[in-house]
Amino acid sequence: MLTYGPVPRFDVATWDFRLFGEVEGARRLTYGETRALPQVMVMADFHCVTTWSRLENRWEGVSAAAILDLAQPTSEARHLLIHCDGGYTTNLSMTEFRSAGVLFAHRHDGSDLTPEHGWPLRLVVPHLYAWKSAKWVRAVEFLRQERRGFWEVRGYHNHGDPWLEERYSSQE
Ligand SMILES: Nc1nc2c(c(=O)[nH]1)N[C@H]1C(S)=C(S)[C@@H](COP(=O)(O)O)O[C@H]1N2
Ligand SMILES: [Mo]
Repeated sequence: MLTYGPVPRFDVATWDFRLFGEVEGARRLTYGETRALPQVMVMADFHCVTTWSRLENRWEGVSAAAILDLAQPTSEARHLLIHCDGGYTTNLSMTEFRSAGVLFAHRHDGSDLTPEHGWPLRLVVPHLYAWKSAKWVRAVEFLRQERRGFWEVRGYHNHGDPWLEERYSSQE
């Protein structure tokens, strides 16, 4: 699918990255604090639900594991809702978020992300369809009960595994 809404303007002075909800360690990180978190590198293919794929992407950024260490989700936390600039959201289960290779990237194939592709921070969920890989991420909300995101309420599959071709919610 196409990107929803215009490319947001990035202002380093006001940008923040919030971790909130079912957590012991709610946080509001500045841009500098976010960039100072430990970095990982992940190679992964990227599959849009509308059939195109982009193979062998090299992503660099902060692992989901590092975010979990900071946020300290409570034992009640089962789901996440990712919030983006411009109102886009997407949901994941804690199990999906903990899967290998999930990260909040700021670099792609050796360069900073471009504004169009999510600068300064995008989620990358290599094992699910690309609509879960939210661009311009601003917050991670931990939830007891699932809340569906932008495409998930508009008919796309709640889970979205490309190998199972989980495209539409009519398949759930
Ligand atoms: N914030 C936001 N993130 C988003 C989207 C969007 O509309 N808004 N679209 C998703 C979809 S459907 C796809 S296929 C990928 C496209 O990523 P790209 O623009 O870097 O190729 O971004 C995903 N992340
Ligand atoms: Mo997409």
